[in-house]
Amino acid sequence: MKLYDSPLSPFARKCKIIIEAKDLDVEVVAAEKDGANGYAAGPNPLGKVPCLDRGECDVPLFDSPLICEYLDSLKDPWLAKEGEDRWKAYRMHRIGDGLAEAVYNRRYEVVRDQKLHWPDIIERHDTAIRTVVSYLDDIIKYVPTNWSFGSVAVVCALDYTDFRADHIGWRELAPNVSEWHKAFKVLPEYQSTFAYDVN
Ligand SMILES: N[C@@H](CCC(=O)N[C@@H](CS)C(=O)NCC(=O)O)C(=O)O
Repeated sequence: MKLYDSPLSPFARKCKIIIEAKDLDVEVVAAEKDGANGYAAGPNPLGKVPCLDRGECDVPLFDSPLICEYLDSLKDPWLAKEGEDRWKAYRMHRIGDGLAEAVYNRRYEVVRDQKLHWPDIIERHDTAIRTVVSYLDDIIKYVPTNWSFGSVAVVCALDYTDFRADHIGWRELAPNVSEWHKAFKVLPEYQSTFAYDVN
C-alpha cells in the first residue's frame, strides 16, 4: 500500500501516526504539486493528500477520516466497534479535522494578494478556531493522553494551528488542552511526523 503524502498536511500526518504506531506496511510517498489539479495524489480524483492506494484489486481510499479508520482497523483497533465510545471518538476526530480545516481555509485567504483578502471570511475562520479550542478545553479531561482515533486528529490540528495561526494563541484560550497536548510531544510517532518550523 502507498500513502500519498505532503509533510505539512495535518490530514496526512494523522495517517502517518497510525501507520507508525501500529507498524503497518505502508510506503509513504511525497505527492508533487500539480497546478490546478492540486496534488498528483495517485488515484485521488480530488487532487488532495492524503490518498491511500491499496493496489489494483482494492479501491483507493481518500479523505483522511476514512483512511484513518481503515488503517486503524488493520491492527488492534483504537476505534470502538459500537456503542457510545464509537460516537465519542468520531466526534473528537471531527473536531480535530474541523479545526485543521478552519486553519487551512484561513491560510488560503491570507496567502492571496492583500487587496483580495475578505476580512469577514478571515474573521469567520478565526472565530471558528477560537470557538473550537475553547470547546475542547471543556471536554479534554475525558480524553486519555495516548493515541486514539480522536486524539490523533486533535493533536495534528493543534500543531497545525501553531504553524499557520499562531496569532490565535490557543494555549491561553485553552490551558487544559495545552497541558493535555504536552503528553503527546514525547511520543516517537509525534516526533517523527512533526514537520513544522515552530516549537
Ligand atoms: N477532507 C480532506 C482534506 C484534505 C486536504 O485538504 N488536503 C490538502 C493538503 S493539507 C490538499 O491536498 N490540498 C490541495 C488542494 O486542495 O489543491 C481530508 O481529510 O483528507
